Amino acid sequence: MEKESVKARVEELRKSLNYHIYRYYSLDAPEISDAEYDALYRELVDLEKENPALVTADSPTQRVGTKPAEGFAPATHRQKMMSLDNAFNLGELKAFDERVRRGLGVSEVEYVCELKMDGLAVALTYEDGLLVRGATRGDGETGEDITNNLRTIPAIPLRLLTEIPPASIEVVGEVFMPLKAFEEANKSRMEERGQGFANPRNAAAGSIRQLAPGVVAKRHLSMVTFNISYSTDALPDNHGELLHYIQDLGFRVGKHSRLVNGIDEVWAFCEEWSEKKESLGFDIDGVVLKVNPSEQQTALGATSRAPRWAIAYKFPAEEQKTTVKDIVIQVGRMGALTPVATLTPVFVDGSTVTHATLHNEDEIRRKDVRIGDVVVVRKAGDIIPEIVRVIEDERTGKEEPYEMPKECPSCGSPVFRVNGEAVTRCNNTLCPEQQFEQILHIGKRDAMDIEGLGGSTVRKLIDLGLVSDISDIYYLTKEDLAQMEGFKEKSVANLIAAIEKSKKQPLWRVIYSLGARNVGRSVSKDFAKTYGSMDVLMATREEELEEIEGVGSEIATSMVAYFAEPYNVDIVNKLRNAGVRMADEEDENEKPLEGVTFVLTGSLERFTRNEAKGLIEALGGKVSSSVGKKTNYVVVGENPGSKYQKAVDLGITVLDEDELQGML
Ligand code: 0OW
Repeated sequence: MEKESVKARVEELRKSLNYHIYRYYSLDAPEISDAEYDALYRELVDLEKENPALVTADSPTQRVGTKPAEGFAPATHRQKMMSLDNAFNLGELKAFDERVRRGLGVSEVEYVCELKMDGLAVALTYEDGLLVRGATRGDGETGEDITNNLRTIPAIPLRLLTEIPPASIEVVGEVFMPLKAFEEANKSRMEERGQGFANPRNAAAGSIRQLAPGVVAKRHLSMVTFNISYSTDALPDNHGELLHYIQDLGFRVGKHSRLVNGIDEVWAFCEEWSEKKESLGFDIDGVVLKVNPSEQQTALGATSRAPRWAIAYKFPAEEQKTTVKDIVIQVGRMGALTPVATLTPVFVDGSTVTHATLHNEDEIRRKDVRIGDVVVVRKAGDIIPEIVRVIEDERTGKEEPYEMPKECPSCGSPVFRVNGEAVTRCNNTLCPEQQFEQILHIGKRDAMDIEGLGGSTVRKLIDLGLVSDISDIYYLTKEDLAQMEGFKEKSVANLIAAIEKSKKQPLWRVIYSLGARNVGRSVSKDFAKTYGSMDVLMATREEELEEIEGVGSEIATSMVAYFAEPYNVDIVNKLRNAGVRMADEEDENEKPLEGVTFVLTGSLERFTRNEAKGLIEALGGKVSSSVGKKTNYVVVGENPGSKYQKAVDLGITVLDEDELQGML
């Protein structure tokens, strides 16, 4: 065939194959046989091999990238990826419907009910119809860029099917592993590692974060798409139409979605699918209901976390029976004494449960849980097991009622309950268990992110009397650490360096690390953004703090009470004197190179090694000395060493000095 007709044939094959992939994987309605499909696919592969210039990014032959990724770059979402509020019974659904009707001033609401896929949420961005990025949800603001892995999923179009696609569009959906694929994946994982995935959701989450796209492709993942978070084109004016529009773009949508009137019809849908869910061939963990008219969705808006126009009804969690072997106390970072039941191990909802929280003394009384009781357990929020009830008629009379201790099991101080509060607390700020939890907290990835400050290290530091509060971390010397058994020269140097580096962390992380009650990550970010420095925050009164969206009196009171404690002010001053950042420079908020790791090799002309390192770190980047799976870029100067070769072998992006300069 001459050139032109080859090009035409390749384009025709590509279009036809993408259409048949859509028919098979997204509509579940193939028009041709597998053999016919394979013949077309082979013809395209052959033609592309003879004419490599004709290969395009949206060719079905390009779904499985070749080289494994080194890690996943952070991906900031254009629109915060919202989560969903939950309802666990008809009463809570009615309460939701009541709020919606009141908010809209209507007597009945039209809802769309969708099956709630039990996988992991991802956002896909298309520009001029081409898939340009796919990212996990992460914390809603920033996830991980897993584009190459998502390209391997046939239910995700590499190019939108419509003739004139929107200039830019972002869709949200759930990646999941069908049960048949789950059984296959588990069989091979059992052979390889002797243990399988706990459930299809874990299997999907584990598979989608594989470094090699080839492995992801073998896991036969799928995706159901259910929302458009952004589009340059106008969208249909109700959710039912939106789902059809999404399907016409080339995506798989839930095929059992249903338009209903009023909450009673919603409940009928929930009951129907609670019965029928085993017949689906994939896991669902409930139903998502959404107000259908778009202008009503807009009128209701969203909280910082979730839309007010949608809610997830969660099917009752699976329950199992087991025995309470003992009840022990955990002392938390804030001094709360949490009673925990140790159980005879039992398999619930996909994993083995050995402990269940009893929350507090009132809970133990209310359920009358005794040591030795036979109890029903379930996974409440899908993760933390909890005791639902005692099975009284299995009592033998040997069970022992449980009394909360009068002293803290960790430090012996008297414990107390603030009247009206269910929680029992130890208020000794020097309580070793609290210190342990607090110091462990400051090293966490979402706090000061100090590598090497894990549980066993912190335990040793406290036992050696080297630290008693979080600020002592910044006064540790090499000699101090050398006392720790198992701490060699290298680990000492690494930990000292990690602690030193953490001093530059943005202000919100320092605020969050203080560990004031009720002051979590997002509130700390708001405080840092609003006040810009620790001093201003320390001088701010409750009523001013409450002006911040999302900050109520409980948080404001906690923050002010924290700074009212001289002991805590000392800690802040010790942190300040150690050189820990206490104010964000204006532009500090953005760290364009946050989470990006560089390795420098060969002699640089324009900068010295240290200058380059300093510039990269000032922008939030990391410079490491060895090329590994976390390395994102290798900067190559004159006569580079073996690191260059390793970068090439691992397929890591190599930059020369100009490119580095450009990036900085
Ligand atoms: N898991 C689901 C599902 C769904 C949300 C998304 C944006 C606003 C409402 O099947 N069918 N519909 C939505 O609509 N969300 C779902 O799952 C959410 C996404 C993020 C966290 C949950 O997994």
